[in-house]
Amino acid sequence: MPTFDYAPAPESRSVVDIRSSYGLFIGGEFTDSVGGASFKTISPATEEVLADITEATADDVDRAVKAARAAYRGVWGRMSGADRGKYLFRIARILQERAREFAVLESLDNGKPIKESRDVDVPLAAAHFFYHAGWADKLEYAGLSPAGSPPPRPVGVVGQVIPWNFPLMMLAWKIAPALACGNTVVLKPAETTPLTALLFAEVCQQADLPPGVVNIVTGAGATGQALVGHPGIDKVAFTGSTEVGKAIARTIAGTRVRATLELGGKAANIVFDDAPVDQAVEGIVNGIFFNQGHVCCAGSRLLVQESAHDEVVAKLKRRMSTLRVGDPLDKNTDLGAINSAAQLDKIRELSGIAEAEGAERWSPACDLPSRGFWFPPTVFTGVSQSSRIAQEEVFGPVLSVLTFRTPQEAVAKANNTPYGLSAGVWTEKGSRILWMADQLRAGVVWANTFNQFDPASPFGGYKESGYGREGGRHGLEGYVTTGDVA
Ligand code: TAP
Repeated sequence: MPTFDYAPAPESRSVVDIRSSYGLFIGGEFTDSVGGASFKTISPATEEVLADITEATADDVDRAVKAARAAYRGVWGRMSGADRGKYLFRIARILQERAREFAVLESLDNGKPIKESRDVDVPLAAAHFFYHAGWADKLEYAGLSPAGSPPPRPVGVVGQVIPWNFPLMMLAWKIAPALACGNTVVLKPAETTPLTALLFAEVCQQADLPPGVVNIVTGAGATGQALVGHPGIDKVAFTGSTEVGKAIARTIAGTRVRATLELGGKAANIVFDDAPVDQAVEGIVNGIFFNQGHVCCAGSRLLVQESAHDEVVAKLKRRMSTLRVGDPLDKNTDLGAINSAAQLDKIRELSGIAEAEGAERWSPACDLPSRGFWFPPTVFTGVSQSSRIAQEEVFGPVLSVLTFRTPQEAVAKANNTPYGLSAGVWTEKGSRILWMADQLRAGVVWANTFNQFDPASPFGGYKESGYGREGGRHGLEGYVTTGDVA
């Protein structure tokens, strides 16, 4: 059989105009730091330096919180929901108009394939603003306040800290509901992926958003720490690792500051022997290799019924052999670059431990680029429940395969994790899907599909995956105060 190679189909980067350096976005303007240093953001695919980014100090964070407070008191907290909604609709439309620019910039700074940033990250970010724009003038009908009490009120100033895996989408998940509910925000993007948040700051200017409603402070963990520990904020909204989430919970313990924490995961993707195997294999691939596996809800533990194990694993390996790893800007690419050298080290370390613990490692043959941070799609079979690769979040393109015999065993194994963010079930029996969904301790359970997101659908975790929900009516709850006015 002749084989056909894909010709390269690179997206042009001429659509983005990256400045050599960026300041902090405070009070509606880009400003210099008060005594802060700067750091470089690079393309993880090539290690090319993209821009110099300002590292916000505690004084800068203080300025940003004060700007957010002034905007809250002066304009945004008093504005009608209908008027707030107009701004959100405007932002959503601008995101759509500039979608290509955002997608290319995201792929450059993060390393994810352009087909994902183009078809998932940016459209979902815009959809989040559209969805919450619709809520802005309907909050009192959302059933958020107890009967007979005043309509829901904003919380005030929200400090928001986000990770690097979906930089623009996580920003949208945070900023859209906060603004819809009448809050103002100070947001810190991740150190390795600040560029789309800074482009979003330009969108705020373009939309004539009142100064101070959105403030973006760039920096590393210390900047995030200064933000979540600032006495002038009313709420923390955090997405990131369980370790940092716990540190934040300790910081705000005993204060009046509220928090929603969206943390890590170790999802089970459960395949029964009556599942449509080819469809399930697509779901397994999507579940773990989408976004290089840098996904909190990634289906990183495949639980396959023993009688179907050999067929599923054989088909999975065949499908993995067709995945194309390489240039994130090539429209044919399925797996892009690992986001940072540190993350690559972590993936290598946990994979080495899995081998040492006796699991069998397999990756398809693939040529990895010589520069940048790369890891091939990898599957481990013969993994035991106690293996670290089955217990810890790898946050990379690495799948562990375990087996089960009965639905009860599948549930017991799936729930045998400190996390509880998501799960997948593949079977042709509707009654089994409902039973499994009821038994699984996971915030989201997908049935015969995986990684489906919609702004109307709440997302969040149990146990060490955090608390609070984002999206849907439930996601509004974290951004309003209800009950009688004190
Ligand atoms: P983290 O290391 O926790 O970083 C998340 C954010 O917190 C970054 O902006 C980080 O800054 C900042 N940060 C670091 N230390 C801090 C501190 N002491 N106080 C305040 N902020 C601090 O996570 P990550 O490695 O970027 O992201 C991966 C994690 O996020 C995974 O565990 C993943 O599961 C989770 N995640 C969860 C979800 C949901 S919805 N549950 C979604 C996506 C990702 P720097 O990056 O600049 O250090």
